[in-house]
Amino acid sequence: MPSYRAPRIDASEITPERCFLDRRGFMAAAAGGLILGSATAGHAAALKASTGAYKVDEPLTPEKDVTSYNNFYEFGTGKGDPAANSASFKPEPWKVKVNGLVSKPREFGLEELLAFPLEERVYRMRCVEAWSMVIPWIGFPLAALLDEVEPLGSAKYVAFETVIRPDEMPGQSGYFQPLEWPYREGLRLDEARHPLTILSVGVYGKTLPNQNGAPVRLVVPWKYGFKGIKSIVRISLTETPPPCTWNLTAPDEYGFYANVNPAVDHPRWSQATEIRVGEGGFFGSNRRDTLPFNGYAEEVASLYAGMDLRANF
Ligand SMILES: Nc1nc2c(c(=O)[nH]1)N[C@H]1C(S)=C(S)[C@@H](COP(=O)(O)O)O[C@H]1N2
Ligand SMILES: [Mo]
Repeated sequence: MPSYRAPRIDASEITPERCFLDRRGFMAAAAGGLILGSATAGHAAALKASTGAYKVDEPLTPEKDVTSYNNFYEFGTGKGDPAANSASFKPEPWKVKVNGLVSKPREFGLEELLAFPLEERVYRMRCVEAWSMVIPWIGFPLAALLDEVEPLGSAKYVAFETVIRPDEMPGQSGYFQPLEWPYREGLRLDEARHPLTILSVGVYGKTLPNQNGAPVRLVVPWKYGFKGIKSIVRISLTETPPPCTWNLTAPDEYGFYANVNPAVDHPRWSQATEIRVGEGGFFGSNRRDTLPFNGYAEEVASLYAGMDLRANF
């Protein structure tokens, strides 16, 4: 984002239609309640998940694009950097500390996170840079984890932090550091508890590849992609709005809410339309309209009743 490139899709990222996942075969497997991924890439292991209630009636973005066109500045700012530079990142063992305004602060080991009932959720994802994907995540509602720690009445927000590991994350150790670490994000408690909000531990039937935020990342499908913080090590309940990386970095361009809103342009480009990664076609010819709340208005608009959506970007 800070390089302020107009979003463009290189020829290498345009995937022919024959490479699309066979959606019917996929749905048949999903209907059986089991997604068994072939553990091909690195350490990725198959996950068992039930078919979630949420689906999108649009073709899935090919796995190759989901796992090779990434934003993860801890591994570099280029779209291909996270996959190329994260090979020696170690997502196991892993612990997530959950603390702050809760009655039962505790640490969750990765095995404990994987023990929550996992569901597949097919969600649209819309980056603030105006590209989008349709992604089959595997995860569980963040609300389930929050229930375990019992937030106090005074808790109003949830803060998240990414791991700091300069030895394993070249973007944190070079001369040029694109952001201040740790990467931080935050949600209002009611947003965090919304059933659409998940902690994801997998994609395409397998554990998350490093570049997608292994071993656990946030997915909030009605918000711009940067809210989906990766490789989380801390979750804290707070009384006041927590600092968020992009809001801190460029407060006039990125707000706390960051709800997808085609009516509010980014100061340097329009948010009215988007490019679906992997769809093919000539550059820019596959633009489609961006939907309010990324198509999830029916589920989430009521969270913002009475708020000026243009001002609270
Ligand atoms: N820790 C961390 N989380 C992050 C980012 C990042 O640079 N660091 N990039 C964000 C942005 S801008 C987007 S669009 C999504 C991209 O997720 P994906 O690469 O899995 O598609 O991750 C978000 N989470
Ligand atoms: Mo993004």
